[in-house]
Amino acid sequence: MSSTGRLVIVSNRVGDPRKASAGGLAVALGDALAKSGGLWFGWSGKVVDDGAPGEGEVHHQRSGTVELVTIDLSKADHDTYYAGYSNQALWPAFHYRLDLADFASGFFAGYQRVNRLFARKLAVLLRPDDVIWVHDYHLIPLADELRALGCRQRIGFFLHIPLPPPPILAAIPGHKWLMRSFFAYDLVGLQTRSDADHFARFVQEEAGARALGEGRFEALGRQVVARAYPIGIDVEEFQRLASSNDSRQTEAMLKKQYSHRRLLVGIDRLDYSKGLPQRFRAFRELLANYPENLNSATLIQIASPTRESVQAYEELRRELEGLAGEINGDYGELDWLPIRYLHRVWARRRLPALYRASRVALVTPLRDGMNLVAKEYVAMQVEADPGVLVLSRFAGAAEQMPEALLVNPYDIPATTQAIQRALSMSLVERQERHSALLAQIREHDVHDWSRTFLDALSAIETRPPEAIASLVLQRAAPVSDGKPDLIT
Ligand code: ADQ
Repeated sequence: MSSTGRLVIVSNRVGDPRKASAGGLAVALGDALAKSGGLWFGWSGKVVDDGAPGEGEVHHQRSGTVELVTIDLSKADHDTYYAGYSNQALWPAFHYRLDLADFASGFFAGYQRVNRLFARKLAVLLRPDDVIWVHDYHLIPLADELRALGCRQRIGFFLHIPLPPPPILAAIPGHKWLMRSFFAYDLVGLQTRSDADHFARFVQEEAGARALGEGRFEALGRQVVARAYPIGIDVEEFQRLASSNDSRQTEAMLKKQYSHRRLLVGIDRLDYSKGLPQRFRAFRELLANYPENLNSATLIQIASPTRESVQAYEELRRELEGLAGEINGDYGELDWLPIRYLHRVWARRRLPALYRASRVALVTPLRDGMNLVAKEYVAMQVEADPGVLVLSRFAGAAEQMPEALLVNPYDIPATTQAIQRALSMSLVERQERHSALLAQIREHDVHDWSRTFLDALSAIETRPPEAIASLVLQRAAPVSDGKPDLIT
């Protein structure tokens, strides 16, 4: 980072980058924070049953040179901001599932209240030359709230999930708050070029923004730059994990246990965006249409529990259990079950073993911001005998990974054919595809991603204070009737 200022990361959850369980993202952000003696701010994960809405105790902790500041949430705030607006309105809408979105006004008021709470507690900790990087859909309005408190620092935002095209965004009731929120940032990072294209169309069509070139837009008296910064993985972290004793033992155990079988693997959070029922159906067709896979092809599907209080997730769990039971009942033998479905988190340190033991990975989301499992699987393959990635064209990763077998997960027969092709692909073709994919993953790893984003943020000209003031003036009164339509 060229700026001398301290880096401040804000995200819904705060990861301790020095913990062994920390994932690649926490480690990469931790590295960037450590370089500037930075601060990481977010929710503590604690819900206070009788806490007052819009209030929360703040905790300070150190992790090396990095300060971790977290805040508790009252139950009312958690249920409206987190479980409510973030995960029952924005998450489905941004994954093109307006049918599942609940735009209850109480949810929006809670979302706004918690963003305001975060801004209030953070603003007093900020220094004038800090550079602030806000993460993900939980905190889209945070910069606007900080600006309203007079914060003039550079503020960047990265959206980890997809940004849908304008007709979907425009269906979000009172969506104009979104526009104002984006224009309070200096830099908005998106996962893919098509997400960046959706952003460009949305701000031009809905706010009459002027495109100034190279991703810069002007509207509401401000300018914002919006570009694609596709996230990567920490390849070295995975190589280290793969060489641990635990990982080697798990890999040897899997290879021995499945020596007469061909393993396929799926690793996901149990989320409706991940296309799991469609994947199970395609696998069932594989057994029905290509009998050589009977008593052989075995799909290990790890689906970790997530957002269990939300009804759509509970329904999905039941659907998957039913499908796995049917497929195992119809095709299984005394000594072979076609689907091993595990409803739990698989320890990160054991992921490499599962990736390496599997001939094929099924990464077939209906919609996904990036999907890091696709990249982790490729990074963990042995170059002499690599496995094949079957990847949904609707995962952000598909833009960077054209050498995978790309599928439309809604087209079950075509997905089945792609799986069969993956299982029977020649060694030469597997190696060619794998080396092209691996080169890309190595070059654009998570460290490259955070460096590139932060360099771009530091290089952006700071706004003249009048421009910020004018944005603040355009803020409407707080939501009073529960309707989040704030500007026009
Ligand atoms: P997620 O939707 O959680 O993340 P993904 O990128 O697939 O999706 O996974 C993130 C991490 O979680 C990976 O390191 C993966 O190995 C791990 N993981 C997933 N399921 C697991 C399981 N069952 N057990 C153990 N580990 C598991 C969001 C967006 C994505 C985007 C990421 C990063 O939804 O589109 O790629 O952020 O920006």
